[in-house]
Amino acid sequence: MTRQRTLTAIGTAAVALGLVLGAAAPAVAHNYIVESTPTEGETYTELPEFWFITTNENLLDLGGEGQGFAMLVTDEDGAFYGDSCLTVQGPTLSMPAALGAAGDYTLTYQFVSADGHSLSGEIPFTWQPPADFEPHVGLDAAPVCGETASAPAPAPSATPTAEPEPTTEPSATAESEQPADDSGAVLWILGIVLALIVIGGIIAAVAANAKARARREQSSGDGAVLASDGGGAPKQHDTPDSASGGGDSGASAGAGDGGGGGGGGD
Ligand SMILES: [Cu+2]
Repeated sequence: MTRQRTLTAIGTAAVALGLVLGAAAPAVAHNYIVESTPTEGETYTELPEFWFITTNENLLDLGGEGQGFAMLVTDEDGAFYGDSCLTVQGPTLSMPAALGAAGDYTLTYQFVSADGHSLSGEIPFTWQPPADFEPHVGLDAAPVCGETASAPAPAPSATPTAEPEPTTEPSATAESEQPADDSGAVLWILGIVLALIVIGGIIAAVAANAKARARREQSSGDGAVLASDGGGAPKQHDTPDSASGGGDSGASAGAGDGGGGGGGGD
């Protein structure tokens, strides 16, 4: 009987010791999530600024570069959203939020516990964006912070109507109009230069024309021209040239005018 009692006592002590050890165990266990966005199964109608996971203890970010940490957001087709630029601060791991079109998404996370253990898991959630939401285009591969990131899809119909808006926003106007002003000034200068070239060309053409006509008149109708010019007479040998090149008017005008003058000039 005494022996049995002893065995019972030993058994009780062992159970008690086990309970004590068991109770002590959670104190050295790895971190567990106490708060997060998204939360499992939640439907979001507004995009939060950040996805985050907060655990019960500080995370172990050795080297301060988030090594061993990850946050990946994927849609039903496995496309990735966001930039993977993580922040580890105290007990919280976070990343800027980005999503595509409405649907089911999954946040996959990995973090390093205070005890050095790496833990990972998934948080499924649903996205029902507002009408004016600009969905990002999902990436085929997991984004790398600073290298790749999902970007908003170009909205073909929304962009043209949205463009006039900056004129009402003072800051946007200042930014967007300066380049426009510069190019406008360049166009103005180009226009003025072109106009000057054209005007110069016209003046030159008119002057050349006038000179040619004067020469024609001089040569074919020397009577009139020579009469006023007086000493210009030596240009007599021009006559054959301008008679052949001068054309009809010179010839006919010369015939009429120059009849008498020709004799006078000679
Ligand atoms: Cu652990």
